[in-house]
Amino acid sequence: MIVRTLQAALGTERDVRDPNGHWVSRRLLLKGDGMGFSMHDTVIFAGTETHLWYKHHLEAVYCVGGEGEIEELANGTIHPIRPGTLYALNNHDEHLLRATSELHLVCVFNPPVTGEEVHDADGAYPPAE
Ligand code: 9YT
Repeated sequence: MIVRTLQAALGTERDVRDPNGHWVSRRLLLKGDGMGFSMHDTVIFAGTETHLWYKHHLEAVYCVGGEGEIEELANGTIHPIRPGTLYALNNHDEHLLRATSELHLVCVFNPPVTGEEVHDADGAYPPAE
């Protein structure tokens, strides 16, 4: 059994900061934990807009705090995000994520991220090996 706390992840290699300063992601579960998915406690900073397009991963995101919106770039649809909202990128949907206030999200990736990935110019993480 794995039991972890957010507190224990802070300041370790599981505590990853976006080079562009839009978010911080604490990886509570990574590929190496063998669960088949990764689970992250992610904070998106207020006033940011982030372009994301996970071409090689599926991601589900559950909002537990803050307010923002997601825009689907395929059709321009904008969905509000507030506590209790889930979005799942089941079609590898290219999108913009905007945080009106500091957004607190629980993110799950399939396949799991290893912890080494950085977003490319399109907002994607590289494919799993
Ligand atoms: C919601 C989202 O995808 N934010 C970017 C960071 C990502 N959640 C991660 O690597 O934890």
